[in-house]
Amino acid sequence: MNIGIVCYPTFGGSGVVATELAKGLAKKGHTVHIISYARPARLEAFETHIVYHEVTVQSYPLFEYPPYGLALANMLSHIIENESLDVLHVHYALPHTTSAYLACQILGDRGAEVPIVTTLHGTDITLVGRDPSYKRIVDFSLNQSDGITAVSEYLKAETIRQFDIHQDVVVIPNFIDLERFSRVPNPVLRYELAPEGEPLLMHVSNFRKVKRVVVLVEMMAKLLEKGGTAKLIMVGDGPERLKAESLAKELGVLRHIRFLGKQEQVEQLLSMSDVFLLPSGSETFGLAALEAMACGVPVVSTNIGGLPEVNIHGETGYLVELDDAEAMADYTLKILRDDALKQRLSTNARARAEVFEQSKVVQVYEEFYQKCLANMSKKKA
Ligand code: GMT
Repeated sequence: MNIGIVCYPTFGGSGVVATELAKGLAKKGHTVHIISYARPARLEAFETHIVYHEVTVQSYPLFEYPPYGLALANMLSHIIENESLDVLHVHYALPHTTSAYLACQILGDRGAEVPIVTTLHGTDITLVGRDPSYKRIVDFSLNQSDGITAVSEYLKAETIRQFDIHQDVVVIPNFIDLERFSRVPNPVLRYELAPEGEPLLMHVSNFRKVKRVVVLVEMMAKLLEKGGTAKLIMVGDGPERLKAESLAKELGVLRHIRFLGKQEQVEQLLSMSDVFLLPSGSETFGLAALEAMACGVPVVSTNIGGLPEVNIHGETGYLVELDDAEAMADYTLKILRDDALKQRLSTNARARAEVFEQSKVVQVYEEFYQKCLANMSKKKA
């Protein structure tokens, strides 16, 4: 098949999932066209069967807000024609689903042959998409899609609750490359990060407000108060980093925390971690937790959104209530102080990650494309 995949290019999970899906499909012999405004972070090297198309938005003195959604629609209409696309798969509804619909409308009969598949990821439903300034257009555009998928049962339920969808929303969970994300000990790097042999706690995110990184600083203060020792490694960057650093200074815990900024090969860092922490205020799936679990790292996360579908309380780690830094510190200490428990959670975490193995989920997407194509032919007949 010739498959078009539209995504955001940034370190965020939807771009990662879209790019890894493209790689998985390309490995199976499909030709995949990735369309975005910048080269996706996970599309590091040249890949046979993957073509990258960059959308450029012309600026003009009148445009305070250059119309990216229109430039994307215009480009998609060309790609559908020139590359003979069979399927157009957009990740994150806003504005991608609307642009895809517009591109197909521009092409008339040719556009009507190409199914649009929308994968919902998170705030396209739970936050920005349901804002009154976008809600109607998201509702309309989703109903024009030929297939809708959501990354968790939680997100499916939220989509049905918040929007007036006239078709099924199919859950296709996120997935993981179990070869790339596996535990490979690296004593030298571990020593560099924790020279006094402290246990390593890890957090990886884009440090947006929703990730609640300041709670981790509070958690660290509590853990030290309770007599624990650990080094907290904060990977990533974003708007809340400065606030977290300032709080760490204020609480006198800065020397127990290292802010590493954005890192490409997080699997190396995850591989030497003892506990992964995810205090998010909203998370439809929590790909970062899955990546840690694949590296055999127990997860302490909030009991929110789709996280309980990934991190099983008492089996792969623990779930705590929102902003409960105390409970986070208690569970972290419980794991650090009991080697047998840590080993059991670690083994279970890896086993749970195996349920989300990449090639299985890629195949589910392939079958979903086929189903959408078959439905289109039925409609035409
Ligand atoms: O929805 C967002 O805020 C962005 C999106 C992204 O691009 O990172 O994140 C969501 O999609 C990920 C991949 O499916 C999920 O693992 C994240 O849980 C989800 N983020 C939120 O729901 C906040």
